[in-house]
Parts: sequence; structure tokens; C-alpha cells
Amino acid sequence: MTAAPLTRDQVESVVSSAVRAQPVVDMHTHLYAPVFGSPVPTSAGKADRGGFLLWGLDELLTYHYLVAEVYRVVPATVLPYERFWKMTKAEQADHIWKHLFVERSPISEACRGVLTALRKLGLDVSDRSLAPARKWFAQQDPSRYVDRVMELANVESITMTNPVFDDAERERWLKGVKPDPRFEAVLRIDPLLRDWPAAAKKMHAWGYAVGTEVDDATVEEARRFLRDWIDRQKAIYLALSLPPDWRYPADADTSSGGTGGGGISAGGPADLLARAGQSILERVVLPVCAERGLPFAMMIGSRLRVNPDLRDAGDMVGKADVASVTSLARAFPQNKFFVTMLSRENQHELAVAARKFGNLMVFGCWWFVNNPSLIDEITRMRVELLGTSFIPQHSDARVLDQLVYKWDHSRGLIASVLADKYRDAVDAGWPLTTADVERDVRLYLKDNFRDFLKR
Ligand code: HDL
Ligand code: ZN
Repeated sequence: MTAAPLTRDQVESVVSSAVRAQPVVDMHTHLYAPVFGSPVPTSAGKADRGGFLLWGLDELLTYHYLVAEVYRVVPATVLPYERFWKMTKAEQADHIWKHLFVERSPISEACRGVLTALRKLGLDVSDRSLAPARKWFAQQDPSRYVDRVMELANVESITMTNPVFDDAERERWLKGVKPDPRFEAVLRIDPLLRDWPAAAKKMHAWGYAVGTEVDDATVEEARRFLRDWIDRQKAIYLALSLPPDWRYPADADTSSGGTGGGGISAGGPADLLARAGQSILERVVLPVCAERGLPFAMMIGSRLRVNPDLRDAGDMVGKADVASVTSLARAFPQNKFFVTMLSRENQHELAVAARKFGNLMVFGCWWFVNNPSLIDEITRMRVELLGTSFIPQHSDARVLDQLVYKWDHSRGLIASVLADKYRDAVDAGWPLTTADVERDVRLYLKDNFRDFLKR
């Protein structure tokens, strides 16, 4: 006997409970299992040592989003970048707290996120001082803290980002590391397409007989490199980010309004780079993904280091070319593509592109569109165009505690959109049940990702 259909008045609470209760599989983060090691906590005067798993108050406050924002208030002419980067994490955190929280109201999304995380962790900042919170964090044990944060955020699985061309990352894996099963690895390979000559040089030094020229021998060796690292990491997908001017095919004629050669003069060095990247994509990355049944994730639209002095905070967004995504999905029907785009202007076209290709899974509100007004707009549009067949969000968390706020904020927004859409269905006479809502929410927050990996 099926349950009684929901009335329109019951929809909101049923949806909100279902979204809050559904454990999330977070498909893209920059977090690491504790076994990778954490930075040595900063103590006055001692610069912290690098580490992988970032957590705690000073890391929350020195998130690169907040570094960008504090440099709008205290410009480099007042605080030279080099001086800021020489500060300890605690000193940087104090600087950000003073200027973005105490002397101005913390109402940007990145500021609000810190407050949500502290509140949900049970910390009181009503006295506007960091001291009590700092003391509490210093008493936390990292391994138990992971359990606490994942429980608080209701996240059951964390997908890491493992950039093999980053020396510290690569050495850590070569030493042997077995992440706990709640953390899954992603082979991140940006230089392969963004800068093949530099990637080839590194790979050659690592014992893979590749050359700058993408000939058959190089193709074979580059495939071996990917297979080795997929096996070493037990990677569940491959990923990279691409600049706004990435095009596929790289040399399509732009005059016909086609996808264009990367907007770069034909035959110039940049064009050669684009062509090498295309060969690597067509002859190495996609064939290996297909043979292993692994999705390829493309995060498109990031123009890196427009202000290099801001380091990770210095990247910019640019409108990219969705036609290149459709060209690729069409040319490689046996491959599976996760795609997210950084520009608000690309979102509608990307959602329509996903209607054309079942091997294209749209995911997340990434980085500069991971803000309430845009999450609402984009999620609403995606439900209207794609129904339940997309992945509404990933956290992109770089600091463990961010899971608490990123998922709290996103769950509220996703629930609000879904409540509207379910009310419309009820108004149209559909006998919606609680079980229906719970099934769909599980698709959005877990099964669409898991099923796409297995497809
Ligand atoms: O390329 C990426 O995965 C981006 O998410 C960058 O890491 C970016 O710096 C970021 O953290 N965005 O949220
Ligand atoms: Zn990311």
C-alpha cells in the first residue's frame, strides 16, 4: 500500500528533512585523509610547515577566498604581499579577522561560512575575539576531528584532488599511502593539457620515454604513466581545469562561429600548445579513461594567476566555450564526462548541452558561482532543464571544517528549490510521496555520482 500523497503544505518540511538527512558523497574537494599528514599548528613566531589535511581556525580564516577579500580592504600599497606571506598563519588570520569581521561586517559568503562553521561546532564568537576558539581548536585531536566534522556536515565520502605533477603530492604517494576508505582519490592532471612540454619534461625525468612531439611512442608511454597513477591512487576519475579559451577541436575555424582555435593566432606557439593538448586528450587521456571505465572531469573557465602575488587567491573567471564540450561529448561517445563551468554566463548553455548527451554529467556550483544567489539560480534552471539527472553541488573544500558550512548552506538552497518544484508537481496533480522525495534527494546528493562512475 503506497503512502498517502503529500499535500502542498507538507512539501517544505518533508523536503527539508530529506535533504538534511541524506548523507552526501562530496565529489570534488581539496581535502586529504589524515594519513597524508597535517601542517604543524602555527605557534607565534614559528612558520607552519606545509601539510596536506588543512583544518582549524587559522586555516578557515586564511582560505584564499578571504585573502582576496582582505586585500580589497588593506591594499598591497599598505601591506606588501611579501610581508603578508611571511606572516604565520595565526598572524594572517588575525589580520583577516580584524579587517573583514571586526572592522567591517562579515557578510560575504566566505566570511559567513566561517561564522556558520564556528557556530555549528559550538563555538561562540559573540565577544568578537578569536582566543576562545583558538583554545578549543588546539584541544582537538585531528583523527577524531575528521569523524566529528563529517558527522556534523553529514558527509559520508570525501573525494580528494590529487595533482600528480605537484612534487609534494607525488612524493607522498611514492612513499606509500593508504587513505581511509572514506577518502577517495582523483588523478588531477592539469599540466597534461595546459602545458604539455613542461609535463613531458617531468614525465621523462620520472622514467617515461615521452617527448614534446606527440608521436606513437610518446602516446604509449603517456598512457603507461596514467595507468600507473590510476592504479597507485585507485583513482575514481581523472580531472583537470581548463582556461576559458580552451577549444575543441583546437584548430576549428573561428570565422564560422565554430569553437575556434583557442582564440589564438594559427600556428603560433600557443596554437602548437593547444594542438599538443588536443592530441594528448584524444590519444592518451580519453582512451585510458574509456579502457578503465573512468569519467573525465573538466572544470572549465579558470584563468590562473591573473594576480600572481595573491597566489591561490589570484585566479580569475572567464566565459568559456560550451560548443567545445558538445564537440568532445559527440566525438567520444564511449567516454563519460563530468563538467562544471566557472562562468555564470555558461550555465544555461551547459545545462542544455547535457540534454543532448547522456555521457555528460553536469556538476556543482563551482568557486565563483558557489554563492547563494547563483546556487539558487543555477539549481532552479538545472531542475527545470534536467530534472533529477545532474549533481547539484560539490564543496570544493580546502579546509576540513569548511564541509560544515558549505554543505549547510547548499542543503538549504537545494531544499528550497526542490520544495518549489515538488509543490508545482503536487499542484499539477502528481501523488508525490515522502519516499519519492527521499529517493530523488539520494540521487542528487549521492547516487547520480556513484551510478555515473559505474555506468
Ligand atoms: O581547480 C580547482 O579545482 C579549483 O577549485 C581551485 O582549486 C580553486 O582555487 C578553488 O579552490 N576553488 O574553490
Ligand atoms: Zn577545486
